[in-house]
Amino acid sequence: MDQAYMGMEEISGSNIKLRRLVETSEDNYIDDEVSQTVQCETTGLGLPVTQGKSPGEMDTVLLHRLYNNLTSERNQLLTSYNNLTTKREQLLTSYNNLTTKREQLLTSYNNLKTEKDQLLTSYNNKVKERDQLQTRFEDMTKNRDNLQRKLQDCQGNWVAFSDSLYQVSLEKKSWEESRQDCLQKGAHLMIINRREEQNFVNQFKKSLWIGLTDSETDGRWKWVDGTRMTTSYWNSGEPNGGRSENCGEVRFYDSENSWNDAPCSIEKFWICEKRVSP
Ligand code: 2F8
Ligand code: CA
Repeated sequence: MDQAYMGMEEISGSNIKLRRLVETSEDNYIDDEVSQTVQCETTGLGLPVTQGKSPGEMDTVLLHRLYNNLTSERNQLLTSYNNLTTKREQLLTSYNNLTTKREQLLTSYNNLKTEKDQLLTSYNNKVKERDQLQTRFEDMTKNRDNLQRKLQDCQGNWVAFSDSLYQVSLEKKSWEESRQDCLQKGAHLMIINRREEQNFVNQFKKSLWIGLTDSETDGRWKWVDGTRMTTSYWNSGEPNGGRSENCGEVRFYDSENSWNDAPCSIEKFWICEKRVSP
């Protein structure tokens, strides 16, 4: 065996020529030194017969054996190298395919991201639009309800003037019954605060109960909402009824100062007023 190792060292140190087999463009990736595959000429030598050989012949036999072993080993390495090269090329192709795929996916991802941003913007705009429509719808609903109320009021012979609706009764009642009738209608006997209202009520050319009374304290006239009468339109000489005439009416409608005080129990036409929210 010692001889055999010595022989190996000698052989590995000898000038055995390696011939390059593959020099195609496919080898571009491979380091030049490594890419050289070698081919060994197989000799086909079998096991040598050692009996009866001289030492020189023994050396030759051992050298042949070593040469064959090394050749076999080298061929196995070459096969392994070629397999690894093929494998590496396959992996490189696979890597390139994956790189292409990754770039495609990246492009697709960026497109989807852009699309998502556009959809988000569109969604936000739609939300704003919906809220605006909702507000508009609520405004229109309120408006419709107001118009409906006004229509109903018109159908009940209510007359619009300034910020109020007015209804003149078709029958006669006492002042208190008249007051109750207005309350049932969500209204009250007319309260006159402004000259325009005073002129307006005179236009009906009718004697009408209004929401004025001094029933609590004689001479202390108050409106039905509890406020003190400050501006008055008494006809000349009125009020003159003392304790017997405690309710106010519009009577002398041809004059701007058309008010009279009269007994509250007398049945007269009356006028209700309903405020309309602006
Ligand atoms: O002339 C005014 C006077 O007219 C009537 O009396 C005659 C009224 N009475 C009734 O309406 C019951 C008074 O209140 C009024 O002052
Ligand atoms: Ca009077």
